[in-house]
Amino acid sequence: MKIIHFSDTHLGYSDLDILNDENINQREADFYDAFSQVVEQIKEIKPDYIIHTGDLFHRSSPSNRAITFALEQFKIINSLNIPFILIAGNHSTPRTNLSSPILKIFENFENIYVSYEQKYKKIEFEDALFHTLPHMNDETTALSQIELCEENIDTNKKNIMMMHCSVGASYLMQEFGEWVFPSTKECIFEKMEYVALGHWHGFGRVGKHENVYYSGSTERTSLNDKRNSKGFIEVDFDNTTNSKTTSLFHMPRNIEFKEIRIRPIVQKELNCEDYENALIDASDTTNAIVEVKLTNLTPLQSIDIQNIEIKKLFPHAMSVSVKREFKLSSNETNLADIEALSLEEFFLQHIKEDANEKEFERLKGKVQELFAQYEELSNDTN
Ligand SMILES: [Mn+2]
Repeated sequence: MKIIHFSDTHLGYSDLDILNDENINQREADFYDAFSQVVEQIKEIKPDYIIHTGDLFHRSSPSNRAITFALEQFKIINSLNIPFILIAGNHSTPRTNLSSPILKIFENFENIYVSYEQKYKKIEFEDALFHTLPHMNDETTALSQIELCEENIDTNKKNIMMMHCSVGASYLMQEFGEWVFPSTKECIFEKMEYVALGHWHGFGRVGKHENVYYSGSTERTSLNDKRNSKGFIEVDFDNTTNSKTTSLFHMPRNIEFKEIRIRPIVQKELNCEDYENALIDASDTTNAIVEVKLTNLTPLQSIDIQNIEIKKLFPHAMSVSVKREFKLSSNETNLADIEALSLEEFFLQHIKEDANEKEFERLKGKVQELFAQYEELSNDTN
């Protein structure tokens, strides 16, 4: 029996003000692309079950485009005649009882099984039993739901548990309404063939448990997530080992992380001590999100070196962001240099970096006007 486990697809997420050829936010499109890649691989692998452990959408009220994309993809998955089970995560659960859960829209697909009602739900097949614990806003009900799950274990079948939470405190995402699975209940994991987790965005096995895994997200929802490896899990159970006598002693399962292609983040450092002669290798930055750190900058250099100049070093990158790190110096003359420049000049330099010439000329007038007013005001109060 084979299961494909993926999670945290965050459809509808967008970031960086870059549009693609179809006028869709490029990062939003990247998330759709990641999802499509998983579906392509599902078609090839032809698993017995497909599971998704939450945060299908980035928001509980997704955009029309995100919903349309999901419906198209779900239609493809549904046509494969493979049961697809999914649970709600914190991002797809409304925070009040007034709005309707978005996952409800998939209930009409015959091969799609959704669990979003903030309570334990058992989804049963001939050879497998999926114990789903979707995101619950009220943590106090969680314990009784876990107990319900435990009572429903059927040793004649493969028991698969699905949750969207942090197991222990190490998998918290610093988000609203996160749920930490109670450590006193971790013993239940041993009774499961596999525990599929969502919420944490990196692939990994959880602590000492041999059968508890996060598949990770399929794309990065923050540029602080530097992992360049995203994908899904293929779990392969050996059919011959499922006997009643070994119900609490599970045989090994083969767990494989399958990578998909995502837009890479590439970090570069440019030492400004010898800026004129600094060489930078841009060969690995095609279509990448590039983060450049300028180090050992002097304040004057920082005014001289414009972001646009740095961006030109990576002509094939999707985006380039520049961070500036100043040289630590005991020499006070550097500080005096920067103070010699007026705030007005400094601000104008800053605008010049990002605006085109015409726009700069327009803003320049406004800025000068504002600074003149400001000076008048501060002269009055003095
Ligand atoms: Mn998530």
